[in-house]
Amino acid sequence: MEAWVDQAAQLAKPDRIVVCDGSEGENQAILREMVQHSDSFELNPKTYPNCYLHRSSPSDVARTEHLTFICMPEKEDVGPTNNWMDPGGAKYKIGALLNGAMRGRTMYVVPYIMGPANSPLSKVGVEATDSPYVVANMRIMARIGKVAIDRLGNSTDFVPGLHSLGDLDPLRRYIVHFPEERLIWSVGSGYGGNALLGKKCFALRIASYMARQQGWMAEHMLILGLESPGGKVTYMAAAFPSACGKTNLAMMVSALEAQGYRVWTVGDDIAWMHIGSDGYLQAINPEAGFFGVAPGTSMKTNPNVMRAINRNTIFTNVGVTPNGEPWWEGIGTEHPMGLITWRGERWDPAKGAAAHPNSRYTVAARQSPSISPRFEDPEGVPISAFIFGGRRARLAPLVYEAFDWRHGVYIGATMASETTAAATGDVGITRRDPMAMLPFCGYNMADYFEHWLAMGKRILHPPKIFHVNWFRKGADGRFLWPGYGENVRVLKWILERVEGTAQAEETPIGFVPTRNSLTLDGLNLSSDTLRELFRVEADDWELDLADTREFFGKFGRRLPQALQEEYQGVVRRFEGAIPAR
Ligand code: GTP
Ligand code: SPV
Ligand code: MN
Repeated sequence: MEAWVDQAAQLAKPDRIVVCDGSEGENQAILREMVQHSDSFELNPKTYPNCYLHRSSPSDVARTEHLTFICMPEKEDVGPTNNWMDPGGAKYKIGALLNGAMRGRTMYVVPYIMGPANSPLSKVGVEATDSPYVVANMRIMARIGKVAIDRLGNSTDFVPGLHSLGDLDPLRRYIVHFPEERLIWSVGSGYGGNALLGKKCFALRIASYMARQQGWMAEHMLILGLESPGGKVTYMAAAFPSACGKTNLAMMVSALEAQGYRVWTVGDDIAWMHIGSDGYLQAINPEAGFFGVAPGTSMKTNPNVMRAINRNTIFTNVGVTPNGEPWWEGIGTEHPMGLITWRGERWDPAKGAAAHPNSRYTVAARQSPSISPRFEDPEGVPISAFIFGGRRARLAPLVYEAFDWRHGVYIGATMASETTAAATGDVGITRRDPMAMLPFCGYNMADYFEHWLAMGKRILHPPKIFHVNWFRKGADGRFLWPGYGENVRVLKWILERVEGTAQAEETPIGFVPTRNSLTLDGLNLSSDTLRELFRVEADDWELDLADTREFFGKFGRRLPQALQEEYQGVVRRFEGAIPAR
């Protein structure tokens, strides 16, 4: 580690180097640095003790996928869905931007563990950064400092990441990954997944590459435990694209709590999964905190988060009230008098939202009342169900179940969702986002599909696979399903399918619940709404199949044959040529 830090310092040329120990005293010093050297300040110390608001550069407010690269010698190895750079070229080009980038600045060296400190499944990373905001966030999102140094010892088994704010100009911004070397370089952004290198860069892009080599899985999935009336807890992992409801599902307050159904949070964004000795897929959450979307979060939609974020929390790009409290659209109150926007200006209704749509809170997972007693189980938790989902205003029914693993892989591989503010670019455009990994797969997605298929053959007790859609809209443009805590009704059906007790009906796309198998009491949904929620409209699916065909075509001969066959199967079932299996 020292050798790598020396090299990084020779390139970036900081004035000072600080190796972080992770202590509270050090944290306070770094927060003071953050307040001095960036647009950040302390919030109301009485109502929000130890909370800070950070405003990022207005051109640096979300992940920038077009500036994110996977660097391997052969373009074919990163595939058609990733941006490619040759490793030598990337070193030269981004090296030039990193050269001297930390002059006049401090380089903080943050050793960190992804995963519980005592888990054999955890891995060590080291991030060198010139941003105190990044250090303060990493301290919440990972286990940093002495624990990581102790775990690393003299080993070279760590993923190094060099990060500099550079000049924050998107024209000189690059997030580059070298999976073969297990190295990350990031320059020109201080925001989220672009800058907290343990998260998307390591735990998904580099880790997905390692996982394929080593026979495990690194996925963009929440992990939750659903407690049923007898007290038994069944674990599920769900992959939804960015800003499509993972944090909210993982932390929900169940609408069926009176009936004994309760949700426990193990993770809200990333799952690392290995095949356990008993043949179940065991999942750990590599992260220690939540970097969650603020807008839309209220006591009504997510009381667990609201109870967690009133202390020791960093807010980024939210609004602030005159008495120093964070505020965002959907928090449950009207715009207060004297509200200041995420850009630090007086709020003006003509100028839009006070909080940026991708504004976020960073909070320790331990602060959530819903945190699972097995959050840090070194062996992880056994996964009984995988749930794919996304935002589909039209096509997809509320929930359906794959016929088997291979069909489930097809459902994941053909997932699509309307884009959100979590990445720069247009919002609301439907795009293919296989397994919610489109921006996060560190190698050719066709090989990733093959890896999923291969894993299915090795897991003795594979999770059953489902697809959900909380975001279907009616003719009036409103969501048909109430969502949030009511989503537990769908989880209950999934649990009962896992246990083999719930009824289902076959359709060409999979099994959907029969009318009576979903617990809907107390919801007051009209029968029209219910019909809409579950409708499988052949014309719409025909269009979607045509799009899938085009998407699959991009992978050429590298696309697994099994997925071609699954595609043909759906086509034939819609033609009525064969009944659903
Ligand atoms: P990333 O952190 O970007 O990976 O996002 P995420 O998948 O964790 O999404 P999150 O739970 O933060 O939700 C994103 C947005 O969707 C928020 O504004 C939520 O309020 C909203 N949302 C979440 N769940 C539901 C739901 O069930 N129904 C509706 N209508 N909106 C939801
Ligand atoms: C996502 O975009 O999926 C996130 C937020 O979880 S970020 O960390 O910025 O990638
Ligand atoms: Mn995410």
